[in-house]
Amino acid sequence: MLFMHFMQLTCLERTDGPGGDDIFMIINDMTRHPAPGLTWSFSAGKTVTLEFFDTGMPPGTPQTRFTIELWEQDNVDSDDHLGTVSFTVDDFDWFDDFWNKIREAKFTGDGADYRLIYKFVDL
Ligand SMILES: [Ca+2]
Ligand SMILES: [Ca+2]
Repeated sequence: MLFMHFMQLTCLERTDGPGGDDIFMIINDMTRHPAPGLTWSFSAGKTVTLEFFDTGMPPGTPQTRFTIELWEQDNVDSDDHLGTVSFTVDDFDWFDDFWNKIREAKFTGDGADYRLIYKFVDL
């Protein structure tokens, strides 16, 4: 079964406005990381090690679409959407070190610049 192994998230630029960023991810409109009610605190230059797996996909379904959303939580007004990365496994080259290649997703909404490092693993 194909899983995404989320490895680390780095903040190069935080969002516009005062204070730190309170970041969470939503995978496939469904799973929230960290758990509901929690966030990761970020300032520019900070990296958080993630080390979790998500989004199992049975073999033979390469058309399945993955989505990764990054959000910044605000308590007064609504949360800021920093971007959505969306792909199917067929968007990647199976012959280019598919299972071991370290991949990067970029989220640049609301003046921010976040880089998510992940890879595909067979579990
Ligand atoms: Ca905000
Ligand atoms: Ca905030």
